[in-house]
Amino acid sequence: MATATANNKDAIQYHELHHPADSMAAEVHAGLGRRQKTLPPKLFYDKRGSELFDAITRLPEYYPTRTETALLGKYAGEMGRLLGRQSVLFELGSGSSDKIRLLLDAVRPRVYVPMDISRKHLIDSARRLARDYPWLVIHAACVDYSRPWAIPDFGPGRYNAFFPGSSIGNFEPASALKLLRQVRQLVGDGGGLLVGVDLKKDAAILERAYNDAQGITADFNLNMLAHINRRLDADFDPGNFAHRAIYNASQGRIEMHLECTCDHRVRVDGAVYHFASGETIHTEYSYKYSVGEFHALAAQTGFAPVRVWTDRAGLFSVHYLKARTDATVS
Ligand code: AVI
Repeated sequence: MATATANNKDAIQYHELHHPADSMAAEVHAGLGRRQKTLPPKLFYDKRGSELFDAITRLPEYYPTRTETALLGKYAGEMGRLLGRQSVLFELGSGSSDKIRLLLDAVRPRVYVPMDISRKHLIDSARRLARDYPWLVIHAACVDYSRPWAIPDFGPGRYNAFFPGSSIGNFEPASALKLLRQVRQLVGDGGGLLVGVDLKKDAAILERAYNDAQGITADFNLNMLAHINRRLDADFDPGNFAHRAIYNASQGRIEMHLECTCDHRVRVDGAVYHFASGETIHTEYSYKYSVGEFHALAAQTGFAPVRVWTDRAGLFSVHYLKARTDATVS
């Protein structure tokens, strides 16, 4: 861990650990230069994208948020006992910092570190949390957690991480391993991880969750193009694309794409890309894991499964994993 510049944004400490302009153009060019054009899912999350995602979490078809929230509410006491009090508690992809509210009284962390890529959303949410929990010490870190990070050192004591929402499912298995190893390093020996993981289930339930009747998920997907236009001098016309989401059962993942509806060219940051009608830009995977599959993944990252909570319908799981001290973590 490294030292970083912290600014006091009223009641919270703020750490700027993300340098978006450096990486965004390079990642967009790399993705659009592939045969299967691809854009990374983190580009969903500008201010509007974060708001649209919050709207998704309230949709009747999108069961993960309400199911996970119910599990956190029901088992907060037990989760708190496992995590222990007075830890430094990191939250990866904290977004609105809503779910942590369910755990704060049970966990009573020494420091809470929300980590998110969407700066304004992160700061606004951290400020709201500081107002509602005056005893809580908050160090908000604007960071792209899909890349190697350097988080400030908060001194000796126990470190835990909270990674809700099944965001781990948005990483391909090799990248998920890398990320979990990074979390293992972050929490150190004796640390723990509470992670939400969406379970495998009937394809119809999954496809409904990613193709909602109000079209909010479609707006969320298409907003990525507007985000790129604003940030990179690009001229995507979102009207030339349509939202697609299908479940690939053999890979155990939802695949989300933007399908081009006509032949056209798009200028992006000095380069021109040709889009053929019917061609797609892949924007997101959302992997689903059985409990056993997730344990097998976690076992390769220096974590040992301790406890898993699931709902009666078997829609969603929350795992508590403890850092294995015998593990060599690379
Ligand atoms: C953030 N992530 C876990 C969501 C998911 O379900 O994979 C993102 C999302 N994409 C479409 N709807 C929700």
